[in-house]
Amino acid sequence: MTEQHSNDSAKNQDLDQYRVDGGETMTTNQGVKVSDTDNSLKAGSRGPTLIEDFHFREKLTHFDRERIPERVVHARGSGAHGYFQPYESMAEYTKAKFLSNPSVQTPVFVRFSTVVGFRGSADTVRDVRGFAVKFYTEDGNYDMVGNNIPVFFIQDAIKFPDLVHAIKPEPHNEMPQAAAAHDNFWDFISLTPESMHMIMWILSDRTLPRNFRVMQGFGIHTFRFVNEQGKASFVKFHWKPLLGVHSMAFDETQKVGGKDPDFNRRDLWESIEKGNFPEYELGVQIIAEEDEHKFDFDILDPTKLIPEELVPVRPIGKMVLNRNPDNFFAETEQVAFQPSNVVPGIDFSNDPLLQGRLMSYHDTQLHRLGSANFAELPINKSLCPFHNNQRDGRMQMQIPTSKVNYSPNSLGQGQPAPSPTEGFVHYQERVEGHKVRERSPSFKDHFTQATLFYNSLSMPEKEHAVEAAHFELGKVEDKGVRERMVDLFNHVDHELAKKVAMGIGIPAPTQAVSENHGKSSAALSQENTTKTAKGRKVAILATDGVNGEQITAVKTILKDAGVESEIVSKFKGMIKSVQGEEIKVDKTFLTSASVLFDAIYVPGGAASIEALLNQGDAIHFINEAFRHCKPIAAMSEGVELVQNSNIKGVQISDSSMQNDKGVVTAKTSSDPKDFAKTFVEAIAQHRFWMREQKDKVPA
Ligand code: HDE
Repeated sequence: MTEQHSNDSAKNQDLDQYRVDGGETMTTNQGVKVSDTDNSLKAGSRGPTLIEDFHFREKLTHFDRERIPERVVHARGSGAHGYFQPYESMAEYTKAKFLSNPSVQTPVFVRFSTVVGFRGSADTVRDVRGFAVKFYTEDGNYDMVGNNIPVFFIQDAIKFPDLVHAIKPEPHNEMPQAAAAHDNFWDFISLTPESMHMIMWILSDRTLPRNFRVMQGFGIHTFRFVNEQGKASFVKFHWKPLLGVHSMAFDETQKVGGKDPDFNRRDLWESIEKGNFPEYELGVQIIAEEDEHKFDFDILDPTKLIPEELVPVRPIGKMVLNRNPDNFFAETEQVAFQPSNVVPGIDFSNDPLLQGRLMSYHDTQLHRLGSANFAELPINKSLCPFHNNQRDGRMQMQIPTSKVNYSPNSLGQGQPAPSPTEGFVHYQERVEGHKVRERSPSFKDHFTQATLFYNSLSMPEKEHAVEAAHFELGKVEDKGVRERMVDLFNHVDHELAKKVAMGIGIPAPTQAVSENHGKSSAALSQENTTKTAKGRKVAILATDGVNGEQITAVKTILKDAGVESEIVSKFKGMIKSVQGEEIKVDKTFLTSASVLFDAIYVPGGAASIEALLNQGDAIHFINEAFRHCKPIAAMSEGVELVQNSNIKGVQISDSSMQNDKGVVTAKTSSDPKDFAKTFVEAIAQHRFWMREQKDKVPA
């Protein structure tokens, strides 16, 4: 093991040689000092610009070439550096060195992304999220290029261009941006039943993650682990965020898209800047080779997951993201992930979707980055040196010093030479068959797991899925497409199909296609995730005359629980508490909104509340937070603001402290500590999706 690999900042140090600061004196790219960068060289101050102005030409021609093609999918993304550390040696299953020594931290670069939108699209659209991790291991780079959903739309890579054409903006008018809710997408899906499992996930809250810190990741395909003895097992990869898996309300995501299109990117950036490092546990489901055929689905079929009840997920290590990139373009935009980047100990399976990806990503990088030398870019460069006889090409950044560039050779002492012992050896799986364009019959069942997923959702999660279908298909003009979709939903669950049909102007199917198998899997519902208040953000509504003590007492306990809070008021600047202290306003009603917070707190103070009662924005804050099922807390006079909002269906006591479905109130004096603790417990619940009558609240 080299020292650099036992150190999580190895990649950081490696990047040091490439870092350039702003410099002192401006120069051209040739290092010539520049005398004036604001006026082009002209023949007379009112005359034409001269072509001999090399600084002008260099500045403009470089600018003209600043963009590279955006990714055809996953164009919008955000990256972070960190490290991965295994909990124990996995040598029994894999010879991958980065999984063998619990004392070694392997540097990683992660890029989270949406799939459909262009590079400048909003973060919070309903979409799958990419979860791609580059491990800079001592044996070379390993890329785990996954998503936040454990299955995929299609079974064979050859259908990918059709899927992506269908979901991207329509070709005649380039609308809609970053949305599946249009005719072309649902037309394709209505004719592609293999997508139905994925579609159930797409309609679920999984496509609305609150932020990347509370998002799961999956390798999706079945891969192989291979150990030192050459024994292989099948493996599925899972990333579990330590803060649990949490989503937003759909209405909320749409509003955030306007208020802060960088919502997820900002959260990732700010969390890392503040030292609240996102953490994810890597888990594996290991399947012995001899068990390949023991399931009632094919483990090579990427539209299927392996229920955790059948094969438990074993946590094997942790990833911590602790450093923001220095430069977005150089790192996040130029990082080139490839599922074909594997290291000894990890190998592929014959999943036909994975097989296609093994060529497509490399081809994409050649096109996007424009040179076969893209692996030499600082963010893509492996930490261990690379040597081969690949030479020249556009933007060659190395200076090979050997005169020998071929193999075999004697003039260079036969080097660089392959190593039969340490080199990557593809797993020698036995294969035979006829050359056929066929889908395996074992890939035929498209509905059993779609039903399994639907059955596993809680009531509110099911309702959200139906609403999502109403939205998505409600935007589809073609009636035939909507009819075909209802028919496909009827193959998943009869009641679901009836509910979907009701909202999209299609007659409900009269008969079930088959009986629902009734099976479910607890791990598939977000209801069963980790509940912690850590990492959440509370808005404190206040103005002059607020009870400062009630702010301090609650803020302290929130902070202890890892919850951030910000004062939101009408104007920026300072407000004065009833105790006379000056309190800084962090955000105003104009620069923020309830949708940017996880919970609301209204402290007392007669003058503050009297003023807020006359501010529609303050009332709207409460209504909207209630509608999105967020915890709301209010103390003493603050309770009046909550009572004067439009919230419905919760008990607010006129005296003692009360917590009814996440509305925590204490009108008469109660211990602020108890109050704050109850509030923290409510925040840990994340959302009170069961809140009755939320739909009656205007917001
Ligand atoms: Fe990708 N995918 N994909 N994909 N994908 C790309 O590569 C492709 C698929 C995923 O942050 C592209 O560098 C094909 C599944 C992520 O830079 C491209 C097929 C999964 C990212 C490509 C799939 C993914 C990409 C576009 C069907 C989850 C972003 C730019 C066989 C397991 C990586 C690029 C980043 C990006 C091709 C399906 C995840 C075109 C052909 C399944 C996270 O090469």
